[in-house]
Amino acid sequence: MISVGLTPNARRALSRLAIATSLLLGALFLAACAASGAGGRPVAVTQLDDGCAPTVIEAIPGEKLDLRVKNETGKTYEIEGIDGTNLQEVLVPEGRERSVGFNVPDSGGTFNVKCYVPGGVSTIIEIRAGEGSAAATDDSGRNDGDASLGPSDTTVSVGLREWAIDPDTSSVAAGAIRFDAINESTTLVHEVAVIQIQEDGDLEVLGEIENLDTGESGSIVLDLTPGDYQLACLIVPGEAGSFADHYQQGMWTEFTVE
Ligand SMILES: [Cu+2]
Repeated sequence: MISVGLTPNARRALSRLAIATSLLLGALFLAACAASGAGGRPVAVTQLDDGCAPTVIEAIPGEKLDLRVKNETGKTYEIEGIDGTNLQEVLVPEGRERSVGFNVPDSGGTFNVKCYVPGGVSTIIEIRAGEGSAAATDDSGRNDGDASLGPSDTTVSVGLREWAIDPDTSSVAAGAIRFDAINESTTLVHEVAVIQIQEDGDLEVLGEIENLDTGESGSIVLDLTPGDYQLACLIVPGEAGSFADHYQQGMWTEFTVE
Protein backbone atom coordinates (compact mmCIF):
# COMPACT_ATOMS: atom_id res chain seq x y z
CA MET A 1 0.00 0.00 0.00
CA ILE A 2 1.56 3.26 -1.09
CA SER A 3 -0.17 5.37 1.56
CA VAL A 4 1.91 3.97 4.43
CA GLY A 5 3.38 6.84 6.42
CA LEU A 6 1.08 9.50 4.85
CA THR A 7 -1.15 11.79 6.87
CA PRO A 8 -4.93 11.17 6.63
CA ASN A 9 -5.26 14.29 4.49
CA ALA A 10 -2.62 13.10 2.06
CA ARG A 11 -4.30 9.70 1.90
CA ARG A 12 -7.64 11.31 1.07
CA ALA A 13 -6.03 13.46 -1.62
CA LEU A 14 -4.34 10.41 -3.12
CA SER A 15 -7.55 8.42 -3.26
CA ARG A 16 -9.38 11.35 -4.87
CA LEU A 17 -6.63 11.56 -7.45
CA ALA A 18 -6.95 7.83 -8.12
CA ILE A 19 -10.73 8.17 -8.61
CA ALA A 20 -10.33 11.19 -10.90
CA THR A 21 -7.70 9.36 -12.94
CA SER A 22 -9.84 6.27 -13.39
CA LEU A 23 -12.85 8.41 -14.36
CA LEU A 24 -10.73 10.22 -16.92
CA LEU A 25 -9.37 6.96 -18.34
CA GLY A 26 -12.90 5.60 -18.49
CA ALA A 27 -14.09 8.65 -20.40
CA LEU A 28 -11.18 8.45 -22.82
CA PHE A 29 -11.89 4.75 -23.34
CA LEU A 30 -15.55 5.46 -24.09
CA ALA A 31 -14.64 8.26 -26.50
CA ALA A 32 -12.23 5.97 -28.33
CA CYS A 33 -14.90 3.26 -28.56
CA ALA A 34 -17.48 5.69 -29.93
CA ALA A 35 -15.10 6.77 -32.67
CA SER A 36 -13.88 3.30 -33.59
CA GLY A 37 -17.16 1.46 -33.38
CA ALA A 38 -15.71 -1.12 -30.97
CA GLY A 39 -18.48 -3.12 -29.36
CA GLY A 40 -21.07 -2.14 -31.95
CA ARG A 41 -22.83 -4.45 -34.39
CA PRO A 42 -20.41 -5.01 -37.27
CA VAL A 43 -21.72 -3.88 -40.67
CA ALA A 44 -19.51 -4.31 -43.71
CA VAL A 45 -19.26 -1.33 -46.04
CA THR A 46 -17.24 -1.82 -49.20
CA GLN A 47 -15.73 1.02 -51.21
CA LEU A 48 -15.49 0.11 -54.88
CA ASP A 49 -14.48 1.93 -58.05
CA ASP A 50 -18.12 2.70 -58.88
CA GLY A 51 -19.29 3.61 -55.37
CA CYS A 52 -20.01 2.11 -51.97
CA ALA A 53 -22.19 -0.81 -50.93
CA PRO A 54 -24.65 -1.31 -49.37
CA THR A 55 -26.68 1.87 -49.94
CA VAL A 56 -29.17 1.07 -47.18
CA ILE A 57 -28.38 -0.19 -43.68
CA GLU A 58 -31.31 -1.21 -41.52
CA ALA A 59 -30.82 -0.48 -37.81
CA ILE A 60 -32.70 -0.20 -34.54
CA PRO A 61 -33.11 3.13 -32.71
CA GLY A 62 -30.49 3.36 -29.95
CA GLU A 63 -28.33 0.69 -31.53
CA LYS A 64 -24.57 1.04 -31.82
CA LEU A 65 -23.08 0.19 -35.18
CA ASP A 66 -19.52 -0.63 -36.08
CA LEU A 67 -19.13 0.17 -39.76
CA ARG A 68 -16.21 -1.87 -41.10
CA VAL A 69 -15.33 0.28 -44.05
CA LYS A 70 -13.07 -1.43 -46.56
CA ASN A 71 -11.51 0.40 -49.47
CA GLU A 72 -10.95 -2.03 -52.34
CA THR A 73 -9.85 0.63 -54.80
CA GLY A 74 -6.54 2.29 -55.59
CA LYS A 75 -7.69 5.72 -54.41
CA THR A 76 -8.19 7.31 -51.02
CA TYR A 77 -11.84 7.17 -49.98
CA GLU A 78 -13.68 9.08 -47.28
CA ILE A 79 -16.80 8.43 -45.28
CA GLU A 80 -18.70 10.96 -43.20
CA GLY A 81 -22.13 11.79 -41.85
CA ILE A 82 -24.06 14.48 -43.74
CA ASP A 83 -27.33 16.35 -43.28
CA GLY A 84 -26.85 16.35 -39.50
CA THR A 85 -25.77 12.72 -39.08
CA ASN A 86 -23.26 12.53 -36.26
CA LEU A 87 -20.72 10.20 -37.84
CA GLN A 88 -17.15 11.44 -37.83
CA GLU A 89 -15.26 11.91 -41.06
CA VAL A 90 -12.82 9.08 -41.64
CA LEU A 91 -10.27 8.73 -44.39
CA VAL A 92 -9.72 5.19 -45.65
CA PRO A 93 -6.46 4.77 -47.58
CA GLU A 94 -6.37 2.49 -50.62
CA GLY A 95 -6.63 -1.18 -49.75
CA ARG A 96 -7.26 -0.51 -46.04
CA GLU A 97 -10.13 -1.05 -43.61
CA ARG A 98 -11.33 1.31 -40.90
CA SER A 99 -13.80 0.80 -38.07
CA VAL A 100 -16.23 3.71 -37.77
CA GLY A 101 -18.73 3.92 -34.91
CA PHE A 102 -22.26 5.27 -35.17
CA ASN A 103 -24.72 5.49 -32.31
CA VAL A 104 -28.19 5.42 -33.85
CA PRO A 105 -30.19 8.10 -32.02
CA ASP A 106 -32.99 6.76 -29.77
CA SER A 107 -35.47 8.85 -31.74
CA GLY A 108 -34.83 6.78 -34.86
CA GLY A 109 -34.98 8.17 -38.38
CA THR A 110 -32.94 8.03 -41.55
CA PHE A 111 -29.32 9.09 -41.25
CA ASN A 112 -27.33 9.91 -44.34
CA VAL A 113 -23.70 8.97 -44.72
CA LYS A 114 -21.60 10.09 -47.65
CA CYS A 115 -19.04 7.60 -48.94
CA TYR A 116 -16.85 9.22 -51.57
CA VAL A 117 -13.61 9.87 -53.35
CA PRO A 118 -13.08 13.65 -53.11
CA GLY A 119 -13.92 15.05 -56.53
CA GLY A 120 -14.85 11.59 -57.75
CA VAL A 121 -17.44 8.89 -57.24
CA SER A 122 -19.87 9.18 -54.35
CA THR A 123 -22.64 7.20 -52.72
CA ILE A 124 -25.16 8.22 -50.09
CA ILE A 125 -25.71 5.40 -47.63
CA GLU A 126 -28.97 5.58 -45.69
CA ILE A 127 -28.99 4.18 -42.16
CA ARG A 128 -32.69 3.57 -41.51
CA ALA A 129 -33.91 3.06 -37.99
CA GLY A 130 -37.49 2.61 -36.88
CA GLU A 131 -40.88 3.68 -38.15
CA GLY A 132 -41.26 6.67 -40.40
CA SER A 133 -37.53 6.73 -40.92
CA ALA A 134 -37.83 8.19 -44.40
CA ALA A 135 -38.00 11.83 -43.42
CA ALA A 136 -36.33 12.45 -40.10
CA THR A 137 -33.13 14.41 -40.30
CA ASP A 138 -31.95 17.29 -38.24
CA ASP A 139 -29.74 20.26 -38.85
CA SER A 140 -27.56 19.92 -35.81
CA GLY A 141 -24.43 18.92 -37.73
CA ARG A 142 -20.97 20.13 -36.81
CA ASN A 143 -19.91 23.06 -38.87
CA ASP A 144 -21.20 25.95 -36.97
CA GLY A 145 -17.93 27.52 -37.72
CA ASP A 146 -16.71 30.17 -35.38
CA ALA A 147 -17.03 28.26 -32.10
CA SER A 148 -13.46 27.12 -31.65
CA LEU A 149 -11.38 29.09 -34.11
CA GLY A 150 -7.81 29.65 -33.05
CA PRO A 151 -5.56 32.49 -34.14
CA SER A 152 -4.61 32.69 -37.80
CA ASP A 153 -1.82 34.18 -39.91
CA THR A 154 -3.80 34.83 -43.07
CA THR A 155 -7.49 35.10 -43.92
CA VAL A 156 -8.94 34.00 -47.23
CA SER A 157 -12.47 35.07 -48.14
CA VAL A 158 -14.32 32.60 -50.30
CA GLY A 159 -17.51 33.24 -52.28
CA LEU A 160 -19.74 30.30 -53.24
CA ARG A 161 -22.39 30.15 -55.93
CA GLU A 162 -23.50 28.04 -58.92
CA TRP A 163 -21.05 26.87 -60.08
CA ALA A 164 -17.94 28.51 -58.80
CA ILE A 165 -15.68 28.87 -55.80
CA ASP A 166 -14.13 32.27 -55.64
CA PRO A 167 -11.32 32.86 -53.11
CA ASP A 168 -9.96 36.40 -52.93
CA THR A 169 -6.49 34.96 -53.41
CA SER A 170 -5.29 31.73 -54.97
CA SER A 171 -2.06 31.51 -53.01
CA VAL A 172 -0.99 32.03 -49.40
CA ALA A 173 2.12 31.53 -47.28
CA ALA A 174 2.15 28.39 -45.13
CA GLY A 175 0.76 28.75 -41.63
CA ALA A 176 -2.57 28.97 -39.86
CA ILE A 177 -4.97 29.91 -42.61
CA ARG A 178 -8.46 31.13 -41.85
CA PHE A 179 -11.13 30.62 -44.49
CA ASP A 180 -14.23 32.79 -44.30
CA ALA A 181 -16.82 31.44 -46.71
CA ILE A 182 -20.12 32.96 -47.72
CA ASN A 183 -22.78 31.21 -49.72
CA GLU A 184 -23.90 33.81 -52.23
CA SER A 185 -26.47 31.50 -53.78
CA THR A 186 -30.15 32.29 -53.39
CA THR A 187 -31.23 28.73 -54.03
CA LEU A 188 -28.69 26.07 -53.06
CA VAL A 189 -26.72 24.90 -50.05
CA HIS A 190 -22.96 24.91 -50.64
CA GLU A 191 -19.81 24.09 -48.70
CA VAL A 192 -16.06 24.51 -48.92
CA ALA A 193 -13.62 21.65 -48.49
CA VAL A 194 -9.91 22.40 -48.21
CA ILE A 195 -8.25 19.55 -50.05
CA GLN A 196 -4.58 18.71 -50.21
CA ILE A 197 -3.33 17.02 -53.38
CA GLN A 198 -1.18 14.06 -52.38
CA GLU A 199 1.98 12.95 -54.17
CA ASP A 200 0.07 10.12 -55.84
CA GLY A 201 -2.59 12.57 -57.06
CA ASP A 202 -5.22 11.53 -54.51
CA LEU A 203 -7.21 14.29 -52.87
CA GLU A 204 -7.33 14.43 -49.08
CA VAL A 205 -9.88 16.61 -47.34
CA LEU A 206 -8.21 18.48 -44.48
CA GLY A 207 -11.22 20.41 -43.30
CA GLU A 208 -14.64 21.63 -44.36
CA ILE A 209 -17.13 24.39 -43.79
CA GLU A 210 -20.20 22.32 -44.43
CA ASN A 211 -23.81 22.91 -45.35
CA LEU A 212 -23.89 26.67 -45.66
CA ASP A 213 -27.47 27.66 -46.31
CA THR A 214 -28.26 30.43 -48.79
CA GLY A 215 -26.72 33.68 -47.58
CA GLU A 216 -25.01 31.95 -44.65
CA SER A 217 -21.32 32.25 -43.81
CA GLY A 218 -18.89 30.12 -41.85
CA SER A 219 -15.21 29.90 -40.98
CA ILE A 220 -12.47 27.41 -40.31
CA VAL A 221 -8.78 27.69 -39.41
CA LEU A 222 -6.36 25.07 -40.72
CA ASP A 223 -2.60 24.69 -40.42
CA LEU A 224 -1.45 24.32 -43.99
CA THR A 225 1.99 23.23 -45.19
CA PRO A 226 3.39 24.16 -48.61
CA GLY A 227 1.84 22.26 -51.47
CA ASP A 228 -0.92 22.07 -54.03
CA TYR A 229 -4.47 22.27 -52.81
CA GLN A 230 -8.00 22.64 -54.08
CA LEU A 231 -10.94 24.46 -52.60
CA ALA A 232 -14.06 22.58 -53.56
CA CYS A 233 -17.73 22.05 -52.88
CA LEU A 234 -18.26 18.31 -52.48
CA ILE A 235 -22.05 18.24 -52.27
CA VAL A 236 -23.40 15.30 -54.25
CA PRO A 237 -26.83 14.30 -55.54
CA GLY A 238 -29.02 13.35 -52.60
CA GLU A 239 -27.13 15.58 -50.16
CA ALA A 240 -28.61 18.82 -48.79
CA GLY A 241 -31.50 18.67 -51.24
CA SER A 242 -29.20 18.80 -54.26
CA PHE A 243 -29.69 17.00 -57.54
CA ALA A 244 -26.26 17.97 -58.86
CA ASP A 245 -22.69 16.93 -58.18
CA HIS A 246 -21.27 20.35 -57.38
CA TYR A 247 -17.65 19.39 -57.98
CA GLN A 248 -18.48 17.99 -61.42
CA GLN A 249 -20.40 21.21 -62.14
CA GLY A 250 -17.18 23.14 -61.66
CA MET A 251 -17.23 24.10 -57.99
CA TRP A 252 -13.52 23.69 -57.38
CA THR A 253 -10.46 25.83 -57.84
CA GLU A 254 -6.73 25.40 -57.49
CA PHE A 255 -5.10 26.86 -54.41
CA THR A 256 -1.41 27.03 -53.56
CA VAL A 257 0.37 27.20 -50.21
CA GLU A 258 3.91 28.53 -50.60
CU1 LIG B 1 -21.97 23.56 -53.92
